[in-house]
Amino acid sequence: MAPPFNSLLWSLFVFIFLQADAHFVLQLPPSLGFNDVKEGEGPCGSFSINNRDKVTEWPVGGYPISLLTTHTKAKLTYWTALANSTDKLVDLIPQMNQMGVGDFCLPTVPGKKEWVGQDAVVQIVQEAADGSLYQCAAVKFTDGDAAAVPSSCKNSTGVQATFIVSSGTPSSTKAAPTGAASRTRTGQFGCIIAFVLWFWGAL
Ligand SMILES: [Cu+2]
Repeated sequence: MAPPFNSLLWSLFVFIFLQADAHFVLQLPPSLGFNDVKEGEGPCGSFSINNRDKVTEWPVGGYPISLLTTHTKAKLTYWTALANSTDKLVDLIPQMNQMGVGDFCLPTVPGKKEWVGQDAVVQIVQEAADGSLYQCAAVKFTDGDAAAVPSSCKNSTGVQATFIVSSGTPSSTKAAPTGAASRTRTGQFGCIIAFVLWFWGAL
């Protein structure tokens, strides 16, 4: 008389392993696309940075950025570039160190005032134990107050982040990461385990 709970746990375990490396997911703004296996391919996790199928209007007052992360520790970079020169990425907000597994929400990230009315792209890079991972969103910066923050944009217990204060003057432009990032398989196991623990509420 095997308790059904055991088989449920087992299926869950198998399911999570099949998900393999669910590194991080961009929940908001809508991502240009998510492919678990190819998330390490810059600049947009194997999706075209020029895709304009889903464009998010981003007020200067702010728009939420919501991530689901399965890494216990990561560095996050939030870039933006004009759609007609995607190789010239600039900081949307300063880089940050992020800790903890689960939902990570920045409720009101200001839009770029200088680029109001122009087509742009937001790129989020997560550097974690298993390399650099990329997600992008097509956006258009607009005038106006902050967009409403949905209840789905929240922070899981234990999730926290601090801005990385750079020394010296910040450079205005940086080259876009191109080509497939060489991603090592090391550390991947840790990220799966972290996800399993998070799923079970152990973290
Ligand atoms: Cu990972």
